[in-house]
Amino acid sequence: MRDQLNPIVEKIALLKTSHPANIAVQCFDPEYFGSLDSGLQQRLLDCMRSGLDNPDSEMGCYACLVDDYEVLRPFFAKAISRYHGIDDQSHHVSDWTVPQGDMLDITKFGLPALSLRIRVGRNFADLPLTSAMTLQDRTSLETRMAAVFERLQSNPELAGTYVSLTPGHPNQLTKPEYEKLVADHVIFKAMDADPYLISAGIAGDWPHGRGCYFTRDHSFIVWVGEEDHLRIMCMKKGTKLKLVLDQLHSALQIIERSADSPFARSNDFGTVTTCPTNLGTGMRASIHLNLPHLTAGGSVDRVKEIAAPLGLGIRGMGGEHTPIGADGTVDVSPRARLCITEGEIVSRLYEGIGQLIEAERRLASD
Ligand code: DAR
Repeated sequence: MRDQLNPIVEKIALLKTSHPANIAVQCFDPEYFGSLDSGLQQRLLDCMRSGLDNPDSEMGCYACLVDDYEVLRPFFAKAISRYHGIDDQSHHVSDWTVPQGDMLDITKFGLPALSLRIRVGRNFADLPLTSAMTLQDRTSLETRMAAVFERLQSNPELAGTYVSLTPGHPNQLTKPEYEKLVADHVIFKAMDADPYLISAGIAGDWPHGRGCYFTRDHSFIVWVGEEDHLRIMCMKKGTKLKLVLDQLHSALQIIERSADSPFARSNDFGTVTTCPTNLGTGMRASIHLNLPHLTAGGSVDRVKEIAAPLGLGIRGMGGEHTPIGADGTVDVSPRARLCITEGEIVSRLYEGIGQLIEAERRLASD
């Protein structure tokens, strides 16, 4: 088995030169690899599959089993610390309290109610991650969540509907219904069109075991079987960021209590997610901000220059790699996920909103 793998080691050596931005390739150590038995060598290659098939990847790897991060720690610790910019002895701590101790109300910056959104990724400890699930695993996940969603019906803020993409499922969506929910940003796009997810196995058995739960006003949404077992999000047109954070925290606790397995957690890396970029909190908190002067001419360079030192990322209105709004509205979100608490992420977004709005108003008054 070892001799069969040399061509792969040689391929990775070539990629190290041709693709310096591919973190997994850069962190691959042939000596460490050679020290592993054939089973662990295959496990590491399974995690790197997406980044080897798609050398333009940034992270270049996804975990397949919950304990990959521990079993293959020498590789993952290096890749994680390089992506997250932390030292490989760091230890993640979860804390949903906010340093300011108040509701993080954006009216303080003279802003009206805006679209606030916080989402987390979660995986159950007793199943493989989405990259290594069998069809049976995917079906079991959807069945598990049906029982959880049933229990949410008694909670006025969380009562909603589950729709499925699984062929033959009683709540299966028609094609037009699915396309409408995608257009409304309620459910995720087809996964079998994403080369990274296909190579990683995350799009396996598409569309079986996939679906979406949502409340009537779309303020609470749960994706089932996308990149993680669950993507749980709270959205609100409002001014109090802390309100959205508290709703999400409470919903998470109810879901975990209602399911027959705990979420997967690591002592050092916090919430275990399929992609190492989401480890720690698995959280993305974002707001849509109208910054017409900072995005004059449709360019985001200027606003990115201001956002970067604040630890904020700027995206288009439809997520990664999408255009900003024609009126200069952008999606603003803290980049950090790991070795930062949930409360600190939302607090960083709040403080960053104030700085961006101040810069926008300075430019407008010039
Ligand atoms: N194609 C992957 C994306 C990593 C971050 N985004 C996620 N997890 N949705 C890459 O390695 O570039």
